[in-house]
Amino acid sequence: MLTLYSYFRSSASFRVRIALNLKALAYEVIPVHLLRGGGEQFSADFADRNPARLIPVLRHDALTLTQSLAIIEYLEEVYPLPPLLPPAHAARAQVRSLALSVACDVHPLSNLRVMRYLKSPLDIDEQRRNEWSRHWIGLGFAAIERTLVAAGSAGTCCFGDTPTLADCCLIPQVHNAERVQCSLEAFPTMRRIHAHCMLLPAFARAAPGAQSDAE
Ligand SMILES: N[C@@H](CCC(=O)N[C@@H](CS)C(=O)NCC(=O)O)C(=O)O
Repeated sequence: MLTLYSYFRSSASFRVRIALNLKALAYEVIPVHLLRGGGEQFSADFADRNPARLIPVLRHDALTLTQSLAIIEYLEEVYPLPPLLPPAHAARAQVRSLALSVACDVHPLSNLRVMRYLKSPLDIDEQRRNEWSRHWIGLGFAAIERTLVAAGSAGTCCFGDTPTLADCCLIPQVHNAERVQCSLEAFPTMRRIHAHCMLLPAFARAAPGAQSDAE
């Protein structure tokens, strides 16, 4: 039995929801509200699941896993079909590189706890906090767009025409970008990939607005 601790707006959870859906795996969602009452991730109960107090957390029977990319790689190994990584070594590294560009270089800078810290104690107002997000997302997206164009391997998805780990990471980050009104004008390849992927049921069903805890 697969159980995902998730929050509808969490882009790291969105990544795992996409992967689970692409692999047509049945899973139960346990919503963890990241804001209510200061954040359910800070409850004593949740600390047992993830001492880092971050979602997603995936439970597979008695096993508890954290970190969205480790979770997706675990799913890939246990449920290899359909694959989320291409077969060739070089291509696998390229896909992982794109995924890590989002997960390591872009996403953490605008994570909720970072944004909260900017607010208090650093006393940065909302407009400047959003500027901060737009800056880091824009910088990361410029590199990703250039990489996608230079590699010449993008099709309707980041790598060819089949969704991979890279799409699982990129699409949720585009949603984050839209939430802070980050202009996507300079990123036509990413916009095209995003528009295509969101037509796929696995992505559409994983979207924030499609979740049972959506507000
Ligand atoms: N590197 C982690 C990041 C997880 C993460 O940052 N999750 C966010 C939601 S997208 C979270 O739980 N934030 C809670 C907080 O900042 O208090 C992963 O990929 O799973």
